[in-house]
Amino acid sequence: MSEQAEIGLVGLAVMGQNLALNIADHGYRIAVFNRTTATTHSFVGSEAAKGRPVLACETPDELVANLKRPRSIILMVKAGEPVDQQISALSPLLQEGDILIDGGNSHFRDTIRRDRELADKGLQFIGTGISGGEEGARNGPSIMPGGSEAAYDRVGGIFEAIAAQVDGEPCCTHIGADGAGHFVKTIHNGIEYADMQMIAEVYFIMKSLLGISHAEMADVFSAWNQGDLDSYLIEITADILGQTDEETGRPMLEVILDRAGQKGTGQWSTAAALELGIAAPTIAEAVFARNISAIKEERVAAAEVLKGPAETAFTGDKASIVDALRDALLASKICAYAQGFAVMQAAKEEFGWSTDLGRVSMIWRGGCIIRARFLNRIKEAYDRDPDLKNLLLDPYFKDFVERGQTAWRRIVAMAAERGIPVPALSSALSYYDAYRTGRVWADMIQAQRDYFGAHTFERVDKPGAFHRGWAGG
Ligand code: NBP
Repeated sequence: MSEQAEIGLVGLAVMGQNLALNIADHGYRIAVFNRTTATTHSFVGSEAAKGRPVLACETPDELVANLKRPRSIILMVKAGEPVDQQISALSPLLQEGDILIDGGNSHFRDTIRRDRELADKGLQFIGTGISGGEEGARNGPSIMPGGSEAAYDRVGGIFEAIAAQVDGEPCCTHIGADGAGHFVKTIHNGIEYADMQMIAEVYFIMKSLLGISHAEMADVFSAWNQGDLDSYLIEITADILGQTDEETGRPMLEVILDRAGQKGTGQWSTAAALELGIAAPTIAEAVFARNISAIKEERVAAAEVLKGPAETAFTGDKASIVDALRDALLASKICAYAQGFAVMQAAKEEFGWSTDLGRVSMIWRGGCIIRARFLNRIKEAYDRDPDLKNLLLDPYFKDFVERGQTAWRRIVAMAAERGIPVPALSSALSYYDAYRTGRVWADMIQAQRDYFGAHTFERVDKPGAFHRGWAGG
């Protein structure tokens, strides 16, 4: 038998292949298996894998036989049923203490279930978020592993070696028990949806209201990328705006259909917020914004029927609006992150996870889509107060939003007056205003519920549940 491998990997589609190469590049011998054997051989025989310590296995038995004990196997198969199928195929071949690692985009509740099922068999399970797509998998992803600390201690060294590195620190940390890693990855994706949507809305105002050219917009985003907004998404936005379609000679965005799809993790993050009872309206709006973009034909037909305000050409000072857009974007971004971190805080409490939210912000600084300078500020906020209830209460974020709010309100009001849809920017502002309003409208909601359903209400002046005979005394 050839030298045994440190780690195994199942599933050689785009993520599995790149992750295997990354692991091999760091000197770990890796045994790989794919359901379709031809893929295994074509990968191991490929130029990319040549000369690297990658061992092809044709069956689960062969894979298991080629691993050093205690064994560790990463599953990079399609999320859902395929993960359960692979666990069923592999677990009878494994021995107590061996570790199965699910690196796909699994739902955190599936991960909690699998963790329990495998624990009953004496096996350890790590459900881990891996962010950054193909490029991240190959050159350094952000890795969010859940599961027991003991299991993490065994494979954490490999994860930390292959993760993106920022300021000498790996973008990988143990997130917490069972489903914590996949939960945090889900919220990462929800924040990513919001981040993308807010940038898209700002671009849309620059284009449709201010009439700024694509080349000029590229310059604006490039300049923003030198300041507080410095991030991967702003950087690629500038790059996208600067590109031209070779076929037509038009700006690339002009030839791209305004219809966005989704794979589901944005939806999951919104559902998680709803289940935990935490307001995350900007993340939800970003998902709904994709939904409304998806009904292109219906929107085009509705545009013929439903009229907005009369269009008037913009005549003010464009430069001051561009500056206001920058402040509105950063203030809205702070609110979207505040929502995502509030959801993670609630999940920590609900599921008893040990998640260090400051560390989470640090491992998102590299290897993932929302990587940004801004994340250092979140870490500092949690350093100042590990029990921070909401990012908006941290002095840095509070000061920024207070200073930026005039510009932010101006943008949202201007968009409303002109009939320009800005669901994420405006929901973020409403979130800010609702969060900072000591007495809101819910007295009326309580009264209505008691009126039609005798649900009772609480009073401001004494404890207890009260009912009133509203109709007719
Ligand atoms: P896919 O999600 O497209 O899955 C394809 C892989 O799953 C192939 O290796 C396929 O084997 C295998 N597979 C299937 Br389908 N059913 C199987 C089964 N019942 N048993 C064993 N293997 C099965 O691959 P991917 O895009 O590389 O993504 C892998 C995971 O990583 C997914 O959970 C994905 O959501 C997640 N992820 C992907 C990205 C990305 O950018 N693509 C980013 C972050 C996370 P076959 O060759 O025999 O069909």
